[in-house]
Amino acid sequence: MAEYKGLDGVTDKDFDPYFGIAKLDEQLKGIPSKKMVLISASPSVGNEVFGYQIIHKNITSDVKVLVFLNRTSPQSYLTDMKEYDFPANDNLFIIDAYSGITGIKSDETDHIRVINNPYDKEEVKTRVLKELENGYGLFVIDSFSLLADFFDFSFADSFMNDIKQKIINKDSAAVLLFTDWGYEKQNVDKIISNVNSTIEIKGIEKRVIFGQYFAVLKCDWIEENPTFSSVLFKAIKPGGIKVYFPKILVTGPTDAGKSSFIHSASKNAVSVDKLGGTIALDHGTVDFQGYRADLFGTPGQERFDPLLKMLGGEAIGVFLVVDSTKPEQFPRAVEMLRKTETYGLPVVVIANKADLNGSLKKEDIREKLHLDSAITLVQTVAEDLSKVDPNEPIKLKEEGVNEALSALFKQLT
Ligand SMILES: Nc1nc2c(ncn2[C@@H]2O[C@H](COP(=O)(O)OP(=O)(O)OP(=O)(O)O)[C@@H](O)[C@H]2O)c(=O)[nH]1
Ligand SMILES: [Mg+2]
Repeated sequence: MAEYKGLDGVTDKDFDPYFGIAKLDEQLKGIPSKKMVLISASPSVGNEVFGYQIIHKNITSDVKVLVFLNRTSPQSYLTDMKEYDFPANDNLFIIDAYSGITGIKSDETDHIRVINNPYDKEEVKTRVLKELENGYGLFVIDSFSLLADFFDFSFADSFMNDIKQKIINKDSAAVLLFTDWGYEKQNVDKIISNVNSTIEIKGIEKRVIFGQYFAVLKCDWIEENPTFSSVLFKAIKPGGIKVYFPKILVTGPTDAGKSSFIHSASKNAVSVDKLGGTIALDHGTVDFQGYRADLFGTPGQERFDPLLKMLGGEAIGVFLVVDSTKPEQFPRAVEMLRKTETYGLPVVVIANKADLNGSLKKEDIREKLHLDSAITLVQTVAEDLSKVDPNEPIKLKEEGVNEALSALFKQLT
């Protein structure tokens, strides 16, 4: 797996283990050893994919991971992980505290340890603590709420303290997956007070769930509070947890390269075009550095201006695309931005066609567009690679498109 790089270029240098989840790694810089993280979900949303992704990130970075599993069988756990594109490898070890409950026989293997009687508190505790002696970089409990249900909160609490001691002695870290099924507040508060960090996962519910978000409730190893309060995400199969931006608008004058930009940035873009110009809209889904965004492109021709406001509705950010060789179109670009009624949203200006002779320098474009110094301007060559002469590879293409995505995504969370 490719090394995780956040938008800020955060890489796996400072800490092992990492979350492997955009935004969390950028802000919390992974999970330092000796720390315990609670991932607490409301019942309407699942937290298991967070577990899979954290595990996968670590086992593929050569961190040994132990999972205490009481939610399902190891076999279906591994199958489910794989469906999210998180296959197991030799660094993954499981303590099976599930099969014994169902009566299904489970054989010990090098990577699966079986608890014969999961109803026996002492056996559970002793086996886990003994196993942790072997030294794991990360210990995951899936699920901690089931454990509390199965026994009681006072056992869960004392077990948690034992685990804490053990991971401190062994320089490892722990992640506890927890679903709050409406437990007494004091029980939940106690668990939260015992961990170093709590990440909350919730749904946006209006009869149906139409969004899911996560938020950092607390974290004792970063000095400042994270700059985000909550982050929308999607759990994608395959792919896992992606920070999600439902609507980003791409606008700008005719022929500036809006459709080309959307096609360069996404894998599956569609355009409603006629004679080379967009007549309705473009749509493309972008997957970039753990982020997913839906881009919506407007037409550029004036006769379609009534569409601008409609397409701009509910957008959370804007790419304004201009042709770097056509300063005469810049007033039109500003006018279009106004017509989309997206005032106040983060904007990144894309100075496209930077490959052409006569393309203006960045400073000139800024000046001619009267750009506020706070607005990012990125030079791109957005043209579809299939149309480019293969003997003359255009270097700016990927770089520029990625720089633009990165600049806007940073402002959006
Ligand atoms: N040389 C060069 N050509 C480009 C670049 N980007 C786009 N083009 C070309 O410019 C033309 C217009 O690109 P589109 O992406 O269709 O422009 P648009 O902004 O969507 O146009 P409308 O939908 O009509 O407003 C096409 O022929 C593209 O191949 C670029 O970076 N460099
Ligand atoms: Mg177009």
